[in-house]
Amino acid sequence: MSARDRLRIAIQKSGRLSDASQDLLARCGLTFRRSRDKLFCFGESLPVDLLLVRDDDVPGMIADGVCDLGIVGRNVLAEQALGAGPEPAFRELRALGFGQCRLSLAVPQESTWEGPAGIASQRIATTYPNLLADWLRRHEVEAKIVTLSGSVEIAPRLGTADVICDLVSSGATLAANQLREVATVLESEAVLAGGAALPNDERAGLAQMLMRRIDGVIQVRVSKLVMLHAPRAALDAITRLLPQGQPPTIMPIEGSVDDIALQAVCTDAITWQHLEDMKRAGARQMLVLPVEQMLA
Ligand code: PRT
Ligand code: ZN
Repeated sequence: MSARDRLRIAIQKSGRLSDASQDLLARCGLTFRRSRDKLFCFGESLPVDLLLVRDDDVPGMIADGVCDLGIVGRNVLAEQALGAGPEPAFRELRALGFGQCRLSLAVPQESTWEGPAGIASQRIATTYPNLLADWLRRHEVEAKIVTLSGSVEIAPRLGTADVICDLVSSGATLAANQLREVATVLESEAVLAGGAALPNDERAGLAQMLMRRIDGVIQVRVSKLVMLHAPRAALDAITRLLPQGQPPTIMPIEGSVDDIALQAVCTDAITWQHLEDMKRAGARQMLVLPVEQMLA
């Protein structure tokens, strides 16, 4: 691979990951000049250029050195890694927190499910034969993999398979096809992928800077500022219930002896369950606010 002083990153041209990928790069401060063919976009703010491609092409382009980094579903990356021999030339660098879905096994609504052994010698339709074969091997089940290029969910109705192994997010597609999800083969989301090793020229520093910025963007995305009032006696219990984050700031409330105000930046996701648990412990007037920027 020849030395280059500009980094290239490939993202999906149009599909489920396109908007969020472009948004992530924009939040990292990258701007691009749109070219007429819209496949190659010249980076204006930094020497980082963009390639707009099919998601399936991202791992191969990294392996061939056509690009240095890429954003792709873990499902695609892991499937192709299994097909690339013992040392694939690409790897997952960061999980990006969007494009969540799972590769799951599903059976017709009316069939019973008695664990992996129950599908021995059945036909399983999928577009992910490597991941499925790997799962079957790990569960010591022998079954027949029927590799399709799409429309996996109708295979049982067509009589070409007994079971399917497909991506699921809301589950609506399975329900519409009278299928029931029974096991997860892979939890997936969009990931930043890169070569087995970082390039050893100017691009290394650029890649590291981009990853630092991505980490910052992801951190801010899940971070929340939590504000609440509570009796002073409940302070310890409530602090223990807060998701991970910086130590809380405790403030007196004017005119109140027993109550205090608490403010904390939580860097782990805060859920309704957290709020309900804190309410039970005595917290009141809880507010959860998004964090726009952070500089420690
Ligand atoms: O043209 P190109 O090859 O680039 O795009 P593509 O059609 O291969 O990919 P695309 O855009 O459909 O998906 C890109 C990536 O999005 C996938 O590789 C996953 O990592 C991720 N993703 C997240 C999903 C889903 N959610 C998803 N729900 N990919 C596909 N689906 C399918 C699923 O298979 C089902 O058939 O969407 C259907 C609806 O899902 P339900 O469960 O919400 O009904
Ligand atoms: Zn694709």
